[in-house]
Amino acid sequence: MKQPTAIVAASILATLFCATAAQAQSVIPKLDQEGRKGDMARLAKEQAVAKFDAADADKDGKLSKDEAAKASPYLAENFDKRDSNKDGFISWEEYVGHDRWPKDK
Ligand SMILES: [Ca+2]
Ligand SMILES: [Ca+2]
Repeated sequence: MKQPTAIVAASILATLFCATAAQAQSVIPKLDQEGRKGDMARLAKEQAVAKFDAADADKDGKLSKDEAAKASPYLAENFDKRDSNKDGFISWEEYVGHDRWPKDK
């Protein structure tokens, strides 16, 4: 029961990561949305938070290049693309590619 949902959520997440931020904004369901879309959003966010926190070794709320490299070769490869404000770190919003999912809510 749990597994297929996780797979769907993961593939949605992968799709979102491939979309540009502008495209993503229009397809990201809000976390407080009711029903299946909201459930998927909440699940996907939960998984993204877990990955982000696992990667954020020094717990400063952002990923340095080193942290990204240790967490995921894919993330490291796309670091500069994801770091949209070019401050040398990937913030939570940059990590998920949009600002609809406040990390700590
Ligand atoms: Ca960090
Ligand atoms: Ca940044």
